[in-house]
Amino acid sequence: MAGNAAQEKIDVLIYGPSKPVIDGGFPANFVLHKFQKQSDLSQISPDVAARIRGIAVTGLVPTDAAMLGSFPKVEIVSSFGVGYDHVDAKYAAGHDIIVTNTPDVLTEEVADVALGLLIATAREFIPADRFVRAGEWSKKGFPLSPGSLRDRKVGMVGMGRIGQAIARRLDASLVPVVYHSRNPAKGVSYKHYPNLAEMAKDVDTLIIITPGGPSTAKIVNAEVLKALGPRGIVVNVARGSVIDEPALISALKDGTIMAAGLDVFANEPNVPEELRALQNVVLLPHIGSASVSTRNAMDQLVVDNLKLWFEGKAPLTPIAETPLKGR
Ligand code: NAP
Ligand code: 8YV
Repeated sequence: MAGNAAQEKIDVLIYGPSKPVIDGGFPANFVLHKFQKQSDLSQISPDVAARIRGIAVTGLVPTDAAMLGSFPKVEIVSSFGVGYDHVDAKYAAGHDIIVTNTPDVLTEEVADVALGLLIATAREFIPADRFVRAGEWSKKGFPLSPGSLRDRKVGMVGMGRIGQAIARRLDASLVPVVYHSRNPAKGVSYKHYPNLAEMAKDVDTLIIITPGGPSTAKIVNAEVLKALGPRGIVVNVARGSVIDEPALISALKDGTIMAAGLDVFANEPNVPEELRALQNVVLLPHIGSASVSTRNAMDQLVVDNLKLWFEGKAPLTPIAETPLKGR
């Protein structure tokens, strides 16, 4: 059980990329043990492993049952990012381990990237930039873009915190919105489709913003892409696992859909050569939340959740699978 943070030493594993806000964020009674990669964890002595009571997961590093099981006294996993498909939440719930994530502080930042990616993809910003840099503009005009937001209807895949922030931006841009999720979202008036393929038939643009993990694995598949049709644009700011990536590559190559804007990939940071060779894609290196200010706010929330827990208080953002009991 958590005790008085001012008096006792609290051993915490800092697991994942090094972050100044996290590394420097704890009071002196916290003893930090820093390991960046899964393969480094074997260097932790059994003595230290037995003392670890908290884990800060600072990036998308696998935090599975075997990893969690090697820390018998762990009480809390404070994970960076709103998505936590890299953490075995079911194991944590079954072993009285609280898991926290970093929602809300990144919502608007990620929504900005989604809309920017849609516009860059439809209006061909990347080839246009290359055209100017290559000195081509003085010789001829840049070709008109076949894509436009003006005649589009967007089907959101996911209508949670970030989905709603994206939809607000589309409202302001006068682009009609509908959405697919398992349940209708509370307080949302856009048309809800319980079936994703049915929605894809009625729209020409998908913006994907669901969690990753087994329940969404490859739900955007060949059937959905075919239903979207030859004017189709797919924007993915969720997780690469949500799209059947080989099916997407085929659809982009043979004109089943028009284009894609992707911030996330099935096997990051490896992006298939076939995808990198295509001209009708915009590819970003998972930068949805990656501004200095937003990343600092996420890091601070990782620290605050751990500190509050060991002060005997309620952490700010526990995940649904590990609700707080008695704080
Ligand atoms: P959220 O508020 O929990 O919203 C998730 C939405 O996805 C809800 O509408 C939910 O509705 C829907 N959903 C969940 N499981 C589904 C399923 N199996 N099929 C269809 N819809 C499903 O989460 P959020 O804060 O908006 O974040 C969403 C995700 O964005 C994160 O989990 C993360 O993977 C991703 N993300 C990416 C970046 C980036 O840098 N690219 C940054 C932040 C977040 P139902 O539960 O009713 O289905
Ligand atoms: C992070 C994200 O970049 O919050 C999420 O779910 O995908 C991003 O904000 C990711 O967690 C990388 O560590």
